[in-house]
Amino acid sequence: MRATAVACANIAFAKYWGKADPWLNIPAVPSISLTLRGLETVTTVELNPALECDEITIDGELLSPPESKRAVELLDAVRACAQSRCFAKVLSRNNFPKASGLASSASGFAALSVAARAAYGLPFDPVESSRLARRGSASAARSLFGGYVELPQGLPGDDSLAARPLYPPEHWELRLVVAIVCEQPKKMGSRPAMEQTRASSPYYAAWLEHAPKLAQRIREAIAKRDIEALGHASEASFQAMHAAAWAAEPSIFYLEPASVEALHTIRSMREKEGIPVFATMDAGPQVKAICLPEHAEAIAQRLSNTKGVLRVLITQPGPAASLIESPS
Ligand code: 2P0
Repeated sequence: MRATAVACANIAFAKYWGKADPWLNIPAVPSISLTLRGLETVTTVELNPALECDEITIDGELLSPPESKRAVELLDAVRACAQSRCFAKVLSRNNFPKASGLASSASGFAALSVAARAAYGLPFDPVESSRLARRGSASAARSLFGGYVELPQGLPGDDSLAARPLYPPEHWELRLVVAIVCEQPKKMGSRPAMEQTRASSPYYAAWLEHAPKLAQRIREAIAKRDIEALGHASEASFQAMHAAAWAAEPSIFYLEPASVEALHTIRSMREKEGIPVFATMDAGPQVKAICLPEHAEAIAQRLSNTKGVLRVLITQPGPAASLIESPS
């Protein structure tokens, strides 16, 4: 029994930061993202009765037991559902480099959840796969769907939480221009950083209160295809998330000097040249510019000429996760 699935990365406009339930990995705030065409993980899951444990290989590297823990937990959940005890070989490949600063965990867990369910004989069910992927990495729950996607906030113990599609990719032809400023692994992973923010930031409570209001503004802006409204609320979301993390003790600070330069480039194009372009950042130093297709090339050019920017990528709305090989 063998199945292969593909899923795309996503970038959030309304950021997820903080958990309502760390055991079930349930977000404490709603997040809204765009799935990105072309930034893909392709994952094959093959059942093998001769195996004594799951074997997981990402981009040619066999994961150690601690590294594969979350993927094995996902496979355990699928096995329980399918009433199987057979272990699996998992081969996963990203078409974007790990060091590019774009999270491969979102597309990775999304592709794994689709391929694993199919390999174990369970029907294709994006909502069920989103729920499974959420446990592995909450941002992955959003990569099950194409275009504009929301993962609502959840309640402790509510393991049914899954993302839901808001609009398909063709609803709005936005572009996200990614300025890569650092190719080293990030200083601190999202999971411990969120926990450190919760445990010590005086602004965490304010973030929990404010984030749903920003998500509502972002939802409305996407519905109306209003770039100004989307841009301002998205900037407010990433800035509030970073501010809460920065105020933690010890402080979590993801910006590099080149991130600040890129933020200034974006603000200057908007304020001095009247181009509707807005910034967002995740748990790392890369800067992403939100803009309309007609401005993407000029923005990419200016960002690539910004001090410290190593390279830029232009990304666009992408499709839902899908099966590309099913068991016959
Ligand atoms: C997001 N991030 O909404 C936010 C913005 C990072 C900053 O979702 O603990 O890797 O595995 O659920 O999904 C990154 O967090 O965290 C993330 P876990 P995940 O995209």
